[in-house]
Amino acid sequence: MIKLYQYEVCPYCCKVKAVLDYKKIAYEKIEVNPMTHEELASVPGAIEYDKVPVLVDGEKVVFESNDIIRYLDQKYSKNPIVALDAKGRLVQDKWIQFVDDELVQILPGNIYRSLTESLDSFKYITKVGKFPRWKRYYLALGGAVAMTIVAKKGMKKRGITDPRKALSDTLQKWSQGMAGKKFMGGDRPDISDLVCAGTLTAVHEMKVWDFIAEQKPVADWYQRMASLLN
Ligand SMILES: N[C@@H](CCC(=O)N[C@@H](CS)C(=O)NCC(=O)O)C(=O)O
Repeated sequence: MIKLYQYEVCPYCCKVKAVLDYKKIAYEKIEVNPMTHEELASVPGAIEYDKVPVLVDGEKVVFESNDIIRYLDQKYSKNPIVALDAKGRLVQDKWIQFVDDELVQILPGNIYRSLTESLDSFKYITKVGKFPRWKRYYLALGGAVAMTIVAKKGMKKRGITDPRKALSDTLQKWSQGMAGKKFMGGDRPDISDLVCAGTLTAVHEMKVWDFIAEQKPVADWYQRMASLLN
């Protein structure tokens, strides 16, 4: 069976999981210890690569979320997601890049917006991630303080003063791109729909979700996507 080495709350891993689920590919999740990466020791090249997600399919090891997704679509033909024509692929790539370069980048400023929200996010991250139970409290506290500062710096660098407004604007760009269609791909989701919905799933259990759920029509599109990922 396919093995996905991951962090439960990593947006890049969530993208890959969305594709595996949509294509109905059976897989085993292996939660990686973020401090030791010890689970990756037996996977050729993975310790040197030093990131998740890593996909292992028999003898094949694939790194980088977008490469993993394209590999999966090529190998597993059920529910195809990559356009067959070059022009279609160009459009899809534009939206994948939008998710990676814009959406993913403004999430930290939104999940670590204040110390209280950071603590809330870290409590969830340390609960679902592979952290020793006794260390969780201290890691959550330290992580929350550190990430609030890091996220603030990141937002400042991008000229963002209101992270929620930036998130709302980004989600609006996505819905404008859909231009009234059911999915970015049309009547069926394509690779960009899965990349975007998967990325958002990473924050589904956090406080920011209350805000995302109010952003129509993106919230309705997300519901349509979520119903296809069970
Ligand atoms: N470009 C990579 C980015 C992956 C990435 O940055 N993963 C983070 C987790 S979200 C990571 O593993 N960072 C190193 C670490 O946590 O040790 C991809 O798309 O797969």
